[in-house]
Amino acid sequence: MKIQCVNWEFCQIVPILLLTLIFSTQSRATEKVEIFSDWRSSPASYSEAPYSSKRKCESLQSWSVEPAQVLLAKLHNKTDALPEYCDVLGHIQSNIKFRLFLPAHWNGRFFMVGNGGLAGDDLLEPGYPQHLNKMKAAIRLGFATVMTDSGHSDKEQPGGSFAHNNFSAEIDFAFRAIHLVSDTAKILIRDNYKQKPEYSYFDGCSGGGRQGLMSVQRYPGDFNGVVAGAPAFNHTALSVARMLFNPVLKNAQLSLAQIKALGKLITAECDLIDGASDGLIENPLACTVDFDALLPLCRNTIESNSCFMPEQVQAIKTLHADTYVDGARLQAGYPLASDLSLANGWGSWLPNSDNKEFDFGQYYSEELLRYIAFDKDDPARSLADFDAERDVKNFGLAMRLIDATDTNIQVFQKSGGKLLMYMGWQDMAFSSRATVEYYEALTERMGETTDEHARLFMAPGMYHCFGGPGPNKFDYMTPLINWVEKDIAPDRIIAHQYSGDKQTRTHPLCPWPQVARYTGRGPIEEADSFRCINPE
Ligand SMILES: [Ca+2]
Ligand SMILES: [Ca+2]
Repeated sequence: MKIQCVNWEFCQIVPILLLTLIFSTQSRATEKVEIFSDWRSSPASYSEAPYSSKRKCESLQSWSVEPAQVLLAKLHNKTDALPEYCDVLGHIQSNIKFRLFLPAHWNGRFFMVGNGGLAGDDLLEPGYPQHLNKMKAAIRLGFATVMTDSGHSDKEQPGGSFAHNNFSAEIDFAFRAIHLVSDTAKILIRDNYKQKPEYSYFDGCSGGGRQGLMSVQRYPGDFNGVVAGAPAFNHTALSVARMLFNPVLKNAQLSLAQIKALGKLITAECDLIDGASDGLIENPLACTVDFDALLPLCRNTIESNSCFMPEQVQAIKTLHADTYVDGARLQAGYPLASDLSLANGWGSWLPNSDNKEFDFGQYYSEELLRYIAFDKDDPARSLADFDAERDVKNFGLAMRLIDATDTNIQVFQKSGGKLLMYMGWQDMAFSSRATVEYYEALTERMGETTDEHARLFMAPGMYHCFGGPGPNKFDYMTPLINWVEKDIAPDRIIAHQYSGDKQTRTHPLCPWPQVARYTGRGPIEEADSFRCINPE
């Protein structure tokens, strides 16, 4: 597979990273529902582009406003796939790069795409093709759109090594890059169209979801509307939880066939609680199981895919249990799930016997321990050296700066900002229960009117950012734009499920704490057969 080059003369094919393969499933599905798919139905009519570029694209190449400057500016003529646009590569001191697309005809809106993981995206040949696809989808509808590498190149400094004795790079990654690049892009946009953006939007998932929440909390004036998908907002807690359960799972060596069997047993217990026997567990928190009673024990060896060794039962219990350090509850455990055996599920994120070589949890944990967690870095540190009770209290400033756990979003609220969060209930990268708990803490702090400014949509059967056995493709941007610009709050978002190119199911995602419930009439494959209802 090759990533499409975007006409930079010096661009080249980058090595395909594992994450690229994981994320490529999304980039292939261009005719399927994606962000902005529902633009035709938006009362904001955001595809109308009343503004035009007032400058020649190449003239932007000499543009500079301290501490930012443009490095390259190149005009792309209209093609069948894309409109005419100016492609700008820029730089901000000390080492932040950004890439900005300015369509010749502009809809007056600014759209920023976040990073994932530890950022460091290659902006010339993006390592995550879905980010570039989002930018292309945006310029087709007239948005000016930008993304950044957040201050380092993963190709040059892989994993966490960018943070080796480099506090400045840690701040850029934590929050500074998104803020400065959005500021800079807005100035460039104003200079190009002689008009300020009327509305600004941010869209990120995973690490990008963390960036979205960070923006709402720390720089509430940057965006009118923010999407925070599957946010890694509680970076310290999720990382420590991972460091603790990962060795237990590694030791247990569950196979994907056993993981599938586990999902079947859980589904039998939990599926019908929501009124529809459809393989979806609408609200895993409404179901409890006793794993000791549920899971058949193997006799001496794993004689079938549907039995479990005692240490495997223990590992499953550990993953679902809350994480405590020094007696304090640090992180909610994983919720119950129907099937974790598909691509981007357990096999991609957690240790298992089908993928002994790759251990994402260990990789991330060790990069953090070596370069970010402590004030004093040590590239020789490994997960085996980690002692939670001794180490967590000694984590340094950078680790705290990366966390986006503040529940005071008053300034964002007062300025009319709208936050749309979403997460798959079956996310295997980190616990989706923690995101639900953040939203509930937000509601507690900000009061009854919280949902006028912030809503969380939980997706049953969905994995990390995409994929899974449940409906997991939906346009969250059109509902957000309608909310910001027309004050139409999203009461539900329709998610779509595909088998190959065929749509097999539509389903409503409800604003938490509402949950979809089958009305008892109509096909269970259709969204209209469900209602979003309040908890009893
Ligand atoms: Ca460091
Ligand atoms: Ca169900």
